[in-house]
Amino acid sequence: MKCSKCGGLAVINMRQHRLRLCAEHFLEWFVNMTERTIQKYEMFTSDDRVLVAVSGGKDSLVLWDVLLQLGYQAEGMYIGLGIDEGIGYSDKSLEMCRRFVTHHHPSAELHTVDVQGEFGQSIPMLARTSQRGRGKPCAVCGLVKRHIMNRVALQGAAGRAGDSGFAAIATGHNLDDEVAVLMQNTLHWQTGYLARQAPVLEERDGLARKVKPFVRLYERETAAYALIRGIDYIYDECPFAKGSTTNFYKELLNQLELNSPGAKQQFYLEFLSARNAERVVFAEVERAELHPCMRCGQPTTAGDLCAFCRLWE
Ligand code: Q46
Ligand code: ZN
Ligand code: ZN
Repeated sequence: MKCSKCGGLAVINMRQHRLRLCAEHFLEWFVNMTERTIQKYEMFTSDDRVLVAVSGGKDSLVLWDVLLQLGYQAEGMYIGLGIDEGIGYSDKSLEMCRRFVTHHHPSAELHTVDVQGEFGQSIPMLARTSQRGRGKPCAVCGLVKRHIMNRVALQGAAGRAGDSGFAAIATGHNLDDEVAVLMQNTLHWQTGYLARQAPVLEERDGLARKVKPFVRLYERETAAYALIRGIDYIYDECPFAKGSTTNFYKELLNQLELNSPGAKQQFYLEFLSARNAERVVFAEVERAELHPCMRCGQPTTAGDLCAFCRLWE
């Protein structure tokens, strides 16, 4: 298999782009593709500080690497969830983030918040004591992560005088993640979610701007990038992700892709362009008014206290 650019030995065949590339040209293509996505959707500029949500997994570490290579002011944000489940999941994932900094970008800033250290309970403990999610920690976990990321994005890193926060939160969601959610939302005809599924979510009423620079890249491409660049990451998924519906849809979509290369990309990009050109219009569900929580000041639609603050009641 020969590289489409230089005729050298190709290491990856991207059938949806009819492109085979050698290691060097693949890295170049991958970085350019990310930059084009950032510019196309006007995600941020080099004057902006960007907070990259890092989990120790490949997508978020690769994203951080690419943003730093492109010269963006990208700082990492790791949230220690306190998940062990016999495999030391959280400890290992923090270790991967630290190793990434040491080996690849020694001057990069990694901010960390440890949930148990700061609030007294880990995510699994909190899931047991609260009513949310019926014993499965994902609902509580999502809520806590969103709250902490939003706080740091808007107020800056704790204890740092003069830190005025970040222009955006960047996450490593790739095309496989987005298309799995799209399929789920389409099958359940969740028009409110479809109206809002986008590479950029604008800031509103105390909710930080969110961007996804990898929406045009397949998961196998982020994995290939990590391998070629020698970025080590945690291979285990969070133990609570097993059997999730998103994983089920990803498998279905991969089967579709096998028979029809480019199907995933086409489904997602056609959806975005149809919606942007208003060829399809999804009525946005009336969004409830947001007001600041009495305790933490973050936006909420609920009563005096936001859902995060009520967790600890
Ligand atoms: S929500 Fe659930 Fe994830 Fe939290 S408990 Fe693990 S699987 S990490 S994306
Ligand atoms: Zn080449
Ligand atoms: Zn609150």
